[in-house]
This record gives sequence, structure tokens and C-alpha cells, in this order.
Amino acid sequence: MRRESHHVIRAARAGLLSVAAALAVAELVARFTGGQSSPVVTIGSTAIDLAPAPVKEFAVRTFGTADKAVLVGGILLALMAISAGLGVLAAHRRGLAMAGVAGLGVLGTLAAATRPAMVATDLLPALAAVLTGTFTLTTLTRPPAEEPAARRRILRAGLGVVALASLGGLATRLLPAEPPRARFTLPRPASPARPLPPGTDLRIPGLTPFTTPKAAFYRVDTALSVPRLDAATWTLRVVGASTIELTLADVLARGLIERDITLTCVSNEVGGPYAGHARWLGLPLATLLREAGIPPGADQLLSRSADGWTAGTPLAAILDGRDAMLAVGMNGEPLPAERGHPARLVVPGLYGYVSATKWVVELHPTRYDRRQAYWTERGWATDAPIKTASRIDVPVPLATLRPGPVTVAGVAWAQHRGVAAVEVRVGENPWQPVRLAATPSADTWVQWSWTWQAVPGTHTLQVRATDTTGRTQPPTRVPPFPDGATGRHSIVVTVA
Ligand SMILES: Nc1nc2c(c(=O)[nH]1)N[C@H]1C(S)=C(S)[C@@H](COP(=O)(O)O)O[C@H]1N2
Ligand SMILES: [Mo]
Repeated sequence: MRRESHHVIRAARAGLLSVAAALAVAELVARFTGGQSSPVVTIGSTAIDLAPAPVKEFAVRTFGTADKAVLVGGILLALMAISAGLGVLAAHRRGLAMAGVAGLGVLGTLAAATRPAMVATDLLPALAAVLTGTFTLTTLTRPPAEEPAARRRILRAGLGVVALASLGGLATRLLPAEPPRARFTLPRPASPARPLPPGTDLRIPGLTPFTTPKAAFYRVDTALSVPRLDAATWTLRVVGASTIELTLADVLARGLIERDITLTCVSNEVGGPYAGHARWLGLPLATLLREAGIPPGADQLLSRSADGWTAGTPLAAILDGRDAMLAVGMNGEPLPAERGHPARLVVPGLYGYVSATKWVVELHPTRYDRRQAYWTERGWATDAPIKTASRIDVPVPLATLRPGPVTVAGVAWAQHRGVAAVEVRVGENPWQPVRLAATPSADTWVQWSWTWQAVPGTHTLQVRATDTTGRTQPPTRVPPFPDGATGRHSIVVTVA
């Protein structure tokens, strides 16, 4: 009986060890073939692309920016369970267990082969993993017929595997995580941003700052591993009436504009955090597209990222005079890797999924009836102007406050139309106009504040904004799918 459970534990351990060794070797090979192709990453990316939109939305909503860590953790846990099972299986049905290991490898290979930005070397990590996994499992579970020579061999193999695995892990950590990329200096803008008008930031404790600090800027993308593009070799292809190709130096040599623009994600729930503000430096997209020539009948700008992700932007919006740009700078610095280094798109007034392509490598003016983009293929709207929104930042929900004057403050946005007014309401009392802070343009959010004479009791505070076209945020709660949430943000506080 004890002997039996001992066997099972040893078999499970052999399975775990084999798959661990396979993964370590795969990660190591992936480092040398470009780092985008580690099996855990490719399986995760495939899961992201295959997951139905509501599942993705649930993941973003529930885990926020930790969604990717949760996914990787889940895949690792599943792999551990499967590999322990394969080890136990190997003790009785070796052929079947080997088939299982090979099956895992095939899954990894398939995931790698179907990535949109696949290159042949992306298949190597999964192949190396299959070879390592089957070899290790065979060695570790060889029937103990010729003991003690066999036992010695098993011991040696086991130690070898552990050494190999830890070496692989170590090397993975020691090798440079990103290719050395040429540092570049941003040129002075031909058209600089106007200085922020005085009073843009009310500096109220707890209120979202006007310019979002680097670390606090929301991040939304499907990239499980951040593409690391080399600014020295990056090029942008513009497939217009003629095809032109630009290097970063070409982009920097043209006249750049600098503008304050607030980005927003369509997945943002009422009162949610997926909006951020920065000062962007870039090349006007209209100039670039006119240089390549816009084919007659084109109504969509399809932009493609180095990792295969695509966005479709209404050409009309890019050409209507707004500051749509190929951005290379953010708050006076080159774009950080996770912001699309070395270049991304920024289009005022449109949600990110139809406009803000990071790690952009191709621009293609085309037609909506010919090509679809990543999220529109999945049912999200092709036209996605940012909806008017407002949020209460202070006080925090469920706060307990003293009676008397209380500062209520937050942000509101209606990019490119501009916020005309914000109002706050306590319970069923009449709506009260609030003070709006200054803004540099209609393309940014605006801070607001109001002093409430709080009286004891439990109160619901509600906010609503009206844009410059005269439209007020509707009370109806609508979820983000398919073109952005509506509804009014409210909080409950206690005054005692
Ligand atoms: N390459 C790439 N670019 C992308 C995305 C993506 O998944 N891949 N997501 C878009 C979405 S949905 C949004 S809201 C913005 C977010 O930009 P940020 O991460 O810099 O805040 O990037 C856009 N650009
Ligand atoms: Mo988004």
C-alpha cells in the first residue's frame, strides 16, 4: 500500500520534472529566437484571441491590469496538473504518456504557428520542448528492471534535468530581456503644445491629476509579452496609392506637432479607471497619408502592429483637421515599451481600439467592406467616438464625513467635442452646477469641483456631464459592448 503511493508520487514527480525541463528549455530557445515565442506566452496569446469578447471583458473587469498574470498563472497550474498526470500514466501506459507529451507539444506548436506575426523560428521553442519532455519522461520512468545500474542512471538523469532546468531559468534571467535599442532624442516640435493654462490642475487630494503619472496610466492591449522593437531598425510602411517606407529618422525629420490628448478605452465602465492624459509628440497622420496618396473610395485607415493586432479608424476623422498623429513622444520622452515604442497612433475623440495602435508598423488606407480589424471582427462597433463621461473621485465611495463643507471633485471627458458643464446631485435634490477647471483644448478631460454643505445622514451623490453639442449623459446604464458604456456615476457616503 505505502509502496504503491510512493510509486505514484515518484511518477507524478517525474511528469512534473519532465514538463518543467521542457518549459525551461523552450523559454531558453525562445530567448534566442526573439522572445515572442515562449510556449506559455503563445498559448496565452492564443487563449486571449480565442476567448469570446465577454470573457475578455470579464477578465479585464475582474483582474484589471493583473489579467495577464492571472492568465499565465492559470496556464502554469493547468500544465502542472497535466504533467503530474502524464507521469503517473507513464508508469503503466508509457506509449500513451509519450503521446500526451507530444500532444502538448503539438498544441504549443499550433499556437505558435497561428500567431498573426508568426515567423518560422517561432516553432523552435515548442519543438525543443517536445524533445526535452519525451526524453526526460522516458529516462525518468524507465522500468527498474536492471537495478541497481538503472537506479543510478535514473538518479543521474534526474539530477541532470534539475541542473538543466535551473540553468535554463537562470540563463533566461541573465540574458538581456530586450534587444539593445538605439536611444534617440526627440526633436523640438515644429508646432509646440501651448503651456497648460493656469488652474488646469486643481491639486485637490484624491482627485485624478490632470497629467497622468507614467506608472498610473492605464494599459490595455492583447500583448502578453510586450513587443520590444528596435528604434534603429523599425520602419513604417504606408500602403497608399503608392507604398512608402519610413525609418524613425525619416519621421523625426518631418515637422512634428505636440498636443495634449486624453486617451480612453471602450471597456471603461461607468466610473471606471481606463482613461489617461499625456502630452504627445508626433507626425500628423493626414500629412503622411496624403504623401502616400489615398486611394479613391477608401473610408478606413487599417493600422497594424508588429504583433499582428489591427485597428480600423474612420479616414474621415483622420482627415477632418483634428490632431490625429503617429506619436513618437509622450510627456517629453520617447514612448516606453508598453506604450508602443518607437511609434503608435493617437487620434483625439476615438476609443483606443479603433485608433491607438501601439508598435505600429503598417498603415493601409482601405475600405470597411474589404478589411476588418481585431476588435471589429469580434463584434465591436466600427465607429467608436468616445462617449461623454464623468466620475466622482472624492470623496471615496462609502466614506464617512463630518457635517459642513465637503469638497466633491472628479473628472469629466467628451474628447474632441469638449465638456460644457458638469452637475452634481445629492439624493433627489436638484442638480447643482459645479466649477470646471481650465483645459488646454476640447481633446482633454477636465477636472471639476463643488463644495457640498453636508448634513447628517446617508446620501447618494450623482454626477452628469453635458458636452458642447448640448447633449447630457443619459441615465440609462449600458455595458461597454459594443461601443462604450453609458450611465451616471454615483457614490454613497455617510455624514455623521
Ligand atoms: N498593438 C496594440 N495596440 C493597441 C491595443 C492592442 O491590443 N494592441 N489596444 C488598444 C486599446 S483597446 C487601447 S484602449 C489603447 C490603450 O493604450 P495604452 O495601453 O497606452 O493606455 O491601446 C490600443 N492600442
Ligand atoms: Mo481599449
